[in-house]
Amino acid sequence: MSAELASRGGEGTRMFKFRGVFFMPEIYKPEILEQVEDFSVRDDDVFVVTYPKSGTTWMQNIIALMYMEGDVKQFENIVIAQKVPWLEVQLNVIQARPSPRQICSHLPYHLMPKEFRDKRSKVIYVMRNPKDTLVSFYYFYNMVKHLDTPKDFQDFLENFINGQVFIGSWFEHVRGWQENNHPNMLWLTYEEMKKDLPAVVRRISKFVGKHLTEEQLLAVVKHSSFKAMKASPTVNKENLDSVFDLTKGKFMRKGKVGDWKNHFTVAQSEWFDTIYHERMARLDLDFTWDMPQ
Ligand code: PPS
Repeated sequence: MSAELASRGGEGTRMFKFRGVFFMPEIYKPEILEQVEDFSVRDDDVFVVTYPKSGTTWMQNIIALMYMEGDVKQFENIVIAQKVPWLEVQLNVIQARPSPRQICSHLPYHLMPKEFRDKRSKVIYVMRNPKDTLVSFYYFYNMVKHLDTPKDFQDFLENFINGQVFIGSWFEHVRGWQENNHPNMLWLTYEEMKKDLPAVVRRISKFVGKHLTEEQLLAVVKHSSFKAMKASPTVNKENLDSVFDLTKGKFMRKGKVGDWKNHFTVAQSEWFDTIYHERMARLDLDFTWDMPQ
């Protein structure tokens, strides 16, 4: 077994490391992570892949609504992880699903199923400005009971940069997925979803080959707004009080682009930019966010 208990993954954490990546033992099991490798992928599977706090729930919501053809009544009472289940947690659920399956994952590329590389399955990878991702992650760390509350923002910033956080390094995650560029992949950013959600939903519908009428498409957009999702107790994970301390925050927190400016000092931002450019220099990334060139 390649899981080992980690002495550090953020100060004093109880996370374990599986093939170089940190996971929470209360939610993730090394034996399931092992089984992912031999998971049988189907050509018509659609995977939503993200680094944490990049817009995962938003994309799960869009994809689920899309496959339910915008039918909100059918959609409302099912928790999001049942609609688009997690590869690294709900393998049995996914295996039992009829095609076409919609599957979600935070896994870095090297932990994906072996078959994944050869199948015609589709992947939607959502990225977010890492500074905003980091801020969102910081608040998430403050409300998740299985994660150690960061000492302060600087402490969390260092852990994020060093990859000492749940799912490991943002830089390695994006690099791994970019460098292995799966043939059927749609790259999206949180920022473009904020800028023009109807256009993004149209692109997704074309990409996955799920035709929607204009009315259905507008229903998907309407019920994927921040306001609509925040009003939903199942999206806000209010049923998951064993995981979240809801007195410390809400899962649907602000939903904004650029909140990092309210948290980073100038020195922290410059330090982050230097590291970003060092680590991502080889990649031809063209993002719409406001990282300095
Ligand atoms: S997780 O825990 O990894 O699944 O989190 P994830 O869903 O990836 O990210 C949560 C952040 O996404 C924001 N969010 C949205 N923003 C705008 N519009 C919509 N519809 C939306 N849905 C989710 C959510 O508020 C978290 O970001 P922050 O910055 O913390 O508000």
